[in-house]
Amino acid sequence: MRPLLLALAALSIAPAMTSAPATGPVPTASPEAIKRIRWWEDAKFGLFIHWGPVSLAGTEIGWSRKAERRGYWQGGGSVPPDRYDNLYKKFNPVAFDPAEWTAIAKDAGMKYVVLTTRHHDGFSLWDTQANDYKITSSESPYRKDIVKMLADATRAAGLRFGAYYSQPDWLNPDAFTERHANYQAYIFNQVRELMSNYGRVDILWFDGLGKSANDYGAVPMHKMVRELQPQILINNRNGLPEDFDTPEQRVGTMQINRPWESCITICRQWAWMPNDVMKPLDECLRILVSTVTGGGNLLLNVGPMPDGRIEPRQVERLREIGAWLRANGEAIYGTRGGPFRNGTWGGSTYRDNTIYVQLLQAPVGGKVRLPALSHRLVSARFLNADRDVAFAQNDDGITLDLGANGFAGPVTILKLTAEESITPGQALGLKGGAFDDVSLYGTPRQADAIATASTGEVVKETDGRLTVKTKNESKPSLTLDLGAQRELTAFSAVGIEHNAFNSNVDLHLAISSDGEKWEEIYRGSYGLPQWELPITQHVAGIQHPGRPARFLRVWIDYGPGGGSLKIGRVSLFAK
Ligand code: FHN
Repeated sequence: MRPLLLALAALSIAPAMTSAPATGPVPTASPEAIKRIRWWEDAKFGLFIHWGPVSLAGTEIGWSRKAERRGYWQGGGSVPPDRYDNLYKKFNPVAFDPAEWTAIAKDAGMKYVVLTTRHHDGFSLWDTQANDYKITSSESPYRKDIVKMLADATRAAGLRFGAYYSQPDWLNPDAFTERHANYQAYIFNQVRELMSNYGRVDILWFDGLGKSANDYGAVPMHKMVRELQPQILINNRNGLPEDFDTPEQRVGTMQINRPWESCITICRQWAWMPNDVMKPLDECLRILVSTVTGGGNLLLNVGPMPDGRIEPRQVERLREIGAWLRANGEAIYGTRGGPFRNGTWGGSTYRDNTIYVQLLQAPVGGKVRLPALSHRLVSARFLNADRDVAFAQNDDGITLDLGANGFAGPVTILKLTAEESITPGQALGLKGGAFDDVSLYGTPRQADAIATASTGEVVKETDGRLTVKTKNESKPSLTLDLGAQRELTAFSAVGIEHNAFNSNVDLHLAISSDGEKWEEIYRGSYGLPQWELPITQHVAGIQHPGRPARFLRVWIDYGPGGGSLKIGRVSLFAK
């Protein structure tokens, strides 16, 4: 008899996904590749730096240049090319101190640094021989090789150095013309400079904007790169899979059979923007935990100011993340994602016979319910408190009882010890659908609902779940009308995406009894792989499932820029 369990949040998986990790047709890594990337998989956390003369304008690097982008998306941009392309003559970052930047990265708990050596705007932060549009130009007031300075400082600080390189160069006259071979030679030679003249480079972070390996001559280029830098890791943005995937501005879907790294901005823009909106600490930690428990790395981006400093408030945020990692890094560094499938509830990492359950939400009723594990648990404790966690384990699963007030936001980590080492490659989710504890969350009701998308269409899946993809609009939404007042107990979805470029906008969830007066019950980041949200009310200090309502609405408010809402496999539970 299954005990009545107050679940935190069942691991939401669509039945079709069972316990296999989310996989696609992924290349099998060679033994050399597996060995080469081990340090990176252990490192978990790196600093991304988008910098260049555009910081003087405070607009987005590359994209704010208002000119033709032959071969790429056209349109947009606010800075006329004659202004944009001459900023370098004023770019004089005299306050740039590479040792300070690497100290900030170390203090943040970061293990590697990736610098934009050249972005799409064509400006090189090193002494390239390819042209004079570079930091060492005689027209530049600065004239120091920034790539060399930062590469040397990064290694001196005991961190790994990565070079971001944009194959697109929107100033290159030959790209995607009958002289395209000249363009391929240009990027080949620039990459060879970076691989030859700056010592050990640990990561080559291409940014090819989706073009093919043929467009860039990737095969001979990678052969040259690996001959010059045999240890190097290459990402998947030069038209070939290479060493790791790179979901951007979102937490990647759980994937534990191929390395991946989410690159996400600490503010909204990649490059420096005065008064940009910066992510609060709890969101940064949620992103870090969601990335690592999904089997990935986080490359968190800052855009330094034109004088060479990283903005003090961003430095403070990085230091706060570092303080959290000093207290909780045992659950992060050197672990691997799993064995439990992650989601908005949190997730887990493991190392040998230790599992770190990382909670992002207060468990309903103080109890966490996890799928059955073939390993027998011998103990459960709070990672950072000298306190045991009561637990029960049977063939149906594991229950961890934190007590009514055991959860301390934004993240509470429980350290479980098993009799034997965890088997790599598990991503255990519950049998059946999300929130499968029918006694608590009732049954999925979305199939009974009248589902209305603001634009676009709602598709009913064979298992009754709903999938919606709206058109681009300022506030795309999905509204479910259950036809009568019910007790809404939970909402779940698998995969929520936006398509607005570089927008960090929140997802909202609201309920209503009459379709007029709405109460917002969730606002926050999304893009998380599995989205489960118990719909609860606080009674006597603890959360109880269930809120009376007839309608539920999910939306994103993009504002004038617009964007679409794409949600997979929506389930709405109600009693
Ligand atoms: O267009 C670039 C963008 O400016 C930024 O550099 C990101 C970082 O991954 N990459 C491209 C967008 O995918």
